[in-house]
Order: sequence, then C-alpha cells, then structure tokens
Amino acid sequence: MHLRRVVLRRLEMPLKFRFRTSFGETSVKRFLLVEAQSDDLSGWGECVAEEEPLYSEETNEGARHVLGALLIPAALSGGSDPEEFERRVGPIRGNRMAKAALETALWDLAARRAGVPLSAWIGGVRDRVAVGVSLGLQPTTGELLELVERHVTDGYRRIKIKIAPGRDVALVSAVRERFPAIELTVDANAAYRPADTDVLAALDGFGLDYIEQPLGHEDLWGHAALARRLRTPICLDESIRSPADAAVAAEIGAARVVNIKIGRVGGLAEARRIHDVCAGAGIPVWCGGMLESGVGRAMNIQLATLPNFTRPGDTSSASRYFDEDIVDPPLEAVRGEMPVPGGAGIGVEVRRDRVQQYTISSEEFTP
Ligand code: NPG
Repeated sequence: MHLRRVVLRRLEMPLKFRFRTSFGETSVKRFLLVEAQSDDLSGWGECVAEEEPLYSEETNEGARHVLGALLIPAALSGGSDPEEFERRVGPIRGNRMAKAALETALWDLAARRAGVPLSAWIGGVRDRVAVGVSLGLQPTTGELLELVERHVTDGYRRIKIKIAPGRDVALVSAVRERFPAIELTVDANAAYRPADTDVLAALDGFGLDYIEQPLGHEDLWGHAALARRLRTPICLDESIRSPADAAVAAEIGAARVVNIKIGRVGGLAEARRIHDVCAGAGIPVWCGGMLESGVGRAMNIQLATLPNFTRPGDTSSASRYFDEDIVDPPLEAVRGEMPVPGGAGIGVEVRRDRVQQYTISSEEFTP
C-alpha cells in the first residue's frame, strides 16, 4: 500500500507532577508524534526520545532530523509495510526510538486497514494486562509512603520506586516496613558502579521482586558478576537493545527478568523478537513506560498481550500523568489491570482536536 503523506508533529503536554529519576526530572512531556497516511486511514506512532540524551543517546531534535532526512523518505518511497520498512532502514545504525516511532505508525496503519487490533495480529493472548506503577524520587520519605499507599489502594499490582546512590537502603526499608506484603521493585537507571555492590547487596533483605538496571547500560558483564552476589533477581532495561543483547544477558546470567520498551529496541517487531528470545531462555518480561501519551501507551498495551509478558508492566492510567490525553477511550487501569482497547490497530482513536491543542510545530512529507 502506498503512503500518501507523513506528518511529523512536535507536541508538549504538561505533566500533572514532576517525574524525578536518578538522571534528571521532567514536568512537561515533549515528544514527536508521527502520523502515516494512506488513502483514507492514518496510523499513529509516538517517539519516546527526550530533550536531552540522558536515558539513551537519542534526543527529540536528533530523532526529528533522522526521521525527516532518512526514515520518512525511506517509507514514502518504499511503501507502508512495516516489516519491509524495518528491512529497508536496517543499514541505518542506532536511532532506535526514531525508527520505532515510524515503524509503530506503520503497524497501526496496517492493522487498521485489516480491521484488527494489533494484539490479535502479533499473537497476543489476553484482553487485559496486569500493570504496576513507577514512582519517581520524592522530596521526603513521608511523601513517598503516601504515594505508595495511594497506588496500593488503587489496586496496582506492583510498586516500583526509583533509587539513587545515597537514597536507597533507608528508603526501601521504610516502604517495606510499612507495606510488608506488596510486590515491590526498585529502579536505579544505571546509577551505581560495581564498587557499590555492598549497598546493592544490602537490598537483599527486603524481598524485592527484582532490582532494575543497577549498573551502567554497557555493563552486561558487571551485571552478571553482581547477580552472583545477590539473591534478588536483576532486571535489565537500558542494557537490552536487541535480541542479541537479550541472548548474551541470558547466557551469562546478567538478567533474570527483562523490561521491554518498544522505543528502546527500535520497534514492535524487534520487541517481539526480544520477547521470544527471553521466552526461550525462561526469562519473564514486562513492558516498560516512558511517560507516553495515549498513542504510545496503547501500543505498549498491545505488545504486553504476548504470552511471556507475565510480570506487571509500567502502563498505568494515563490520567495519573495528564489532565487530558490525546486518545479515546481513555486508557485507565481497573484494579491493577489495563483493558486492551478493542478497536483496530492500537485500539484507540486519536483526538485531532487535542493533538492540535498540544502541537508546537509540524512538518509534512509527501512522495
Ligand atoms: O511511563 O509510567 C511511566 C514511567 C515509567 O519509570 C518509568 N520510566 O526509567 O523506565 C524509566 C522511566 C523513564 C521515564 C525513563 C521517562 C526515561 C524517560
């Protein structure tokens, strides 16, 4: 099928609160939204790059360049099949978030054209997915405890708290003491070094489900060595960018759980391959989040219907982050489960009025 036009928009959506991690903080969600148009249909994809290259090396401005100069022209000249697009842009190295933004728009378009939800197309097995929340670093422990309380009451299946050097053992201890039975995890976003092993080992006593990405993103070997020192499983996020990364991590024992993010790995097809590698190695996976709007969130939900997504993911209710989302129906969790929206493609309709309201600038590309 031919692509008639691709629209690349820059959006800014205010967040309801400041989200703080070991590497920075965000109060406005700035992102690129891709609309791929065929004759009468549009497919939508969200780019999860950020303003600064802190979570990964990509940035919004860099992704805008790569999309506009290379990826969108490749799609416009080569047709709208997402698998063909992936092959065609294979020689372009890295730039996974930029690639995923357009590739997911093409998947959405193809599934809308076929009239089926993406979950059915990719081999999904469930109509709701278990979800938890990710809680950023808070100014005080008291505020964190209040937040945990609120989300446990809301029914979220797992609570993940951000940690950073100097803000770890006492924090986890306080949460565990107050909530002895919850499924609890921590995420360091690569903030520790192998020399911090004793601090990380001190977390072993708190019955955490896993410690997420304690060491640097390039340090698979260090994670394997750390895993031998800890009872708590290690979950990898930043370190897993490809099926090959997942295979190595499994082989050397660097991860017992994997967080899959479509943007981090370069698209839906690659996310599914990583899912399959992990399934073959007996490693359960869950779907991470990047503070997405409803477009990215809906795609995450479709992905998380695959069979090996057996741990609660990060796709919590959009209303936690945004006053008004850009999709209908709203993506809201019910007692810790996110219903898979039933429409074709990503399952939701994109509200053009809201998209327009949050758009800062847009560019149009034609063949
Ligand atoms: O989408 O609910 C969410 C947030 C999940 O914690 C979350 N994301 O390190 O995984 C992460 C973190 C993140 C957010 C990373 C934004 C980068 C940007």
